[in-house]
Amino acid sequence: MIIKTVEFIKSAVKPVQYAEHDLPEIAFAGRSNVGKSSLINTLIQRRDMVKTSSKPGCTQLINFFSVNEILSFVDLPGYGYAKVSKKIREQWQPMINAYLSGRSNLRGLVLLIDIRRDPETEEFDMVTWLEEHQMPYLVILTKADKLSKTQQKKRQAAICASLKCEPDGVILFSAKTRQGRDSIWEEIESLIGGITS
Ligand SMILES: Nc1nc2c(ncn2[C@@H]2O[C@H](COP(=O)(O)OP(=O)(O)OP(=O)(O)O)[C@@H](O)[C@H]2O)c(=O)[nH]1
Ligand SMILES: [Mg+2]
Repeated sequence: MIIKTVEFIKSAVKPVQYAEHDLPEIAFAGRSNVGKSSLINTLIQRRDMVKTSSKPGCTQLINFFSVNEILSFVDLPGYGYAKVSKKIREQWQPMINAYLSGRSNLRGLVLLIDIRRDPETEEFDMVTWLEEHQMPYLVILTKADKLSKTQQKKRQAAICASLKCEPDGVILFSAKTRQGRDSIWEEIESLIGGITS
C-alpha cells in the first residue's frame, strides 16, 4: 500500500463515540507494551503519528485513524498489564469487548504477541473468541529484532504449535528493522477485499 494520507480521527471509550464512517476497519490488539502503536506507525510510515512509550499502559482509549481515506486502523488499549490501576484495567476489557463485538465495519483483527513470550490465557481466549465469531485475524510476533534469525524461527514454530496454527501462520515483525511490514500489508489488503488505492 502506498501511503498518501493518514489522519487521526478520534479517541473513544464507548460506542456512541466511535468514528462515524463506514470504512473497513482493522483493529490491533495485544498485551500492553507488545508494540501495537509501533506497528501502526511502521505500517503508515509515520514515526510518531501514534504515541508509543516504553512504559506499558500508554494507549488508554480506542483510537481511530484513517489511511488513504479508504480504510481505518483502530489502536486498542493493551490488556494484561498488572501495574495499571485496577480501576483502569476493569474499564479496558469491557471497552475492548464492546468494540470487538459491536463494530459492524470491523474486517479483521491483528493480534500481537511478543516473540519472546508464550501465548497465555488472554491470547488463547482472544483466538477462541475470534474463531467463534468467524472474525478473520492475523497473528504477528513483535520485536523480532531482539532475537537471531535462528531463534526467531524456533519461537515462530513454538508459538504456532501452541496456538495450533500452520507453521508459517504467524508473521515475524520488527518496528526497528521493518521486517515483516510488506507481508502484513498484503494480509491487511486481502482482509479489506483487495482495495489498495
Ligand atoms: N526492539 C524493539 N522495540 C519495540 C518494537 N516495537 C515496539 N518496541 C518498543 O516497545 C515499547 C512499547 O511499544 P508501543 O508501540 O508503545 O506498545 P503498545 O502495545 O502500543 O503499548 P500500550 O499502548 O501500552 O498497550 C516502546 O518502547 C517501543 O519502542 C520492536 O519491534 N523492536
Ligand atoms: Mg499503544
